[in-house]
Amino acid sequence: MQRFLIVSNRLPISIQADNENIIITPSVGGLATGLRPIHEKYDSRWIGWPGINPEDYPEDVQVKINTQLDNNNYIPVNIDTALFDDYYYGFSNKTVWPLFHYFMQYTEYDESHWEAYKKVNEQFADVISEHINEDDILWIHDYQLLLLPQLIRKRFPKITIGFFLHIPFPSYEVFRLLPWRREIIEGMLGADLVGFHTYDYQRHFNSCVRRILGHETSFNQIKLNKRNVVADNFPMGIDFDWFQKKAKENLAMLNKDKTDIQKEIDKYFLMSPDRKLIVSIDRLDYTKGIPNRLEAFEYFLDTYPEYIGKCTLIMVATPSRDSVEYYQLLKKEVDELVGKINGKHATINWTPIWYFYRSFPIESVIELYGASEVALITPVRDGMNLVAKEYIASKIDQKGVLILSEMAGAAKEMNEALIINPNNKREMADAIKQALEMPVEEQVQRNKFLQKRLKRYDVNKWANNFVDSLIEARKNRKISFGIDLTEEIENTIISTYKSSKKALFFLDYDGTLTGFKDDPQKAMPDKQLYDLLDKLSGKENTEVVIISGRDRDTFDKWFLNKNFHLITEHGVWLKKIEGQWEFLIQNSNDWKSKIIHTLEYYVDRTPGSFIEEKNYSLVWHYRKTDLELGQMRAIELKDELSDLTTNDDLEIMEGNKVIEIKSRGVNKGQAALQFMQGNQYDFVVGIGDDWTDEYLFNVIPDEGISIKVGTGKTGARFHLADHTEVRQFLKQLTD
Ligand code: GDG
Repeated sequence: MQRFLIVSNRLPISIQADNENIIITPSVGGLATGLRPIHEKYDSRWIGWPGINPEDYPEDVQVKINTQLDNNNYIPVNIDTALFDDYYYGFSNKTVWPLFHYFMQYTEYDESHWEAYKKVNEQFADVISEHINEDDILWIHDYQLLLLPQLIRKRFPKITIGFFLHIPFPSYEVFRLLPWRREIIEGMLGADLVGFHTYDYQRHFNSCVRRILGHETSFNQIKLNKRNVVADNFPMGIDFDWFQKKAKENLAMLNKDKTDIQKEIDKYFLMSPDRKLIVSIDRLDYTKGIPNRLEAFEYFLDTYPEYIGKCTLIMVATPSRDSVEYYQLLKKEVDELVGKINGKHATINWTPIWYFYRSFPIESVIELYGASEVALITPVRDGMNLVAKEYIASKIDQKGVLILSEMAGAAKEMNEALIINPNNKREMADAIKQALEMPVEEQVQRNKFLQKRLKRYDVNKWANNFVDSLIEARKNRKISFGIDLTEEIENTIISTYKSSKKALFFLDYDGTLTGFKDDPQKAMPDKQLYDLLDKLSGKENTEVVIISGRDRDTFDKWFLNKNFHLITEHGVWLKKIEGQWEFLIQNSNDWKSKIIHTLEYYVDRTPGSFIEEKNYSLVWHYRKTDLELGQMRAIELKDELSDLTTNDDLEIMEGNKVIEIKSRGVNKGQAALQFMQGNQYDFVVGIGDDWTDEYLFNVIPDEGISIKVGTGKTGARFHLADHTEVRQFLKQLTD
């Protein structure tokens, strides 16, 4: 059975140990549940920090703890306490957490924390190395282990690695603030698949990969020098059926079995049956928007005083990272705000806010969900937010209203909730009123849709989808560079050509038949090339097509009355021997006016660059610019264009020191296919040097000859060094 290693900062358990007993309690919810089916399907291990320092226990207890962990397939990464503090409370929670949640003012850039972070990631790699086999699948989780994928990749190049980030990935403008941005991105790219909760986080990541490392990205593919990485989004779900089951059990529970909190809630409803409950549950974290929520609730009571005495906010804030200064400050702020609002609005028999600064058993949490008419979830930034999903899942009668911040990843999938901006007090107050007054039928209608979606895409589906995509990404990891066209292979090709009945050559021009010049107009064919092309196209049963990104006028000038066909502008125009120019596509050019201003802006800022306008594309040339500046601007431009062109059917193509924008579906591959239609060629050759030629290689029949000129990844079968080798090869065929 294939082995599966899950790696997270913390093992999903808590350990209580004294001399006699070792009790290991599995954590409920989230990750632990989601990964259970994976755990069952594969022979799996979970690697992480166990939450205790073994040195605090006598040796015999340590042995017992380790045996118990081992029996449960948990592998501990034991970390020295001082080092752990700098890695976890330091770099993870004072640098990565605030920065990735756009709290730049809280972000510390401390060299010693960074060193600790690197060291602990190395320690994880050491432990993994002791347990790993080459064909294992590794799934690494979250922001504490951003360097780990690359550390493992270096030690085990072939291993399958998935990485999932549970928090937002910020935009480039924020991420670039990090002094160690390069190392972090490189660390993540050690994985075969990098997963995020939403498309926005994935988009930001791709943008950082392009801008910081200069790698090409296309859709969800990232092309590194030696392998492909996939970045994709997998919105995490919850264990919907489990929440439903628990909520049903709560409803059927006899009074004597009820928890204290449930009894209190019952008492509350008994005292005034028309009172309504609003619930909010989160870790006490500055990202969760707790002060904003309290202020909005106060504003609601001030603005709509008819609700005084009619509804109560039950606010559970679970203690979290309380040794970090900003969490202590937040605690103080929340305590004061609750005190202020309760002091201002409370009556003898009514308190506006019930505030709990502690953790409850999950059963009580579900009871709170079930008993509350409204859930008020207002993070200022949140990767996903599972509480929103759990609240809806716990509503057996489908009654209840979810008010959800648009800043939570969950808002992307939960449109039927009342979506608010957590910085807009008035909007939140109005949403509370709307929720309290919403007709029951509307509540049920909205929740029906939400529940259906949560049930369909639950946490098991999330985990399975991720693993399936990881296995797929692993299969497509390899980048081919084409096989060297040796003399022996050349001889075989020559003899196949000689015995063929109808041969076809697709030849790219710049970089393939000739070298590059600073001014593209100066790269006209020399005598040797004319002779070679004449000779090849003059051979019996042989057709030649020059297929290029060049414009028609230039080719008309260079190849007038020649015995070969011409395809220009990457497949827009075709001119057959002795024929007229034929238009191969139907397309509008409306998009040009939108793009050209951006290109002009880049020309202004990049001396030496210029725009070429072709009939169906725009090209930004930067061959004559300062090399480094040109490369940097090209990365920026591509990034900007990828945002501008998402709604148009446009494609950004990167050639040799050019960026070309053209309509999708116009490419050399399409044009070559059209050319071949209805003809039976038994020997087809395609030769080209850049990215645009990859389309051509794709349509060359399997038994045909595709040749990439120059180094680099390619879909072509063979490769040649440069245009002189191409000429040499073609010459051999004609001799
Ligand atoms: C991170 C990301 C992302 C809360 N109080 C109690 C309690 N909880 C449980 C909830 C829920 C979980 O904790 C909280 O999950 P969230 O998703 O809301 O938030 P984070 O802890 O910040 O999680 C977040 C998540 O990772 C998953 O990828 O959604 O964006 O920040 O399950 O039920 N559970 C118990 N007692 C409590 O008092 N038992």
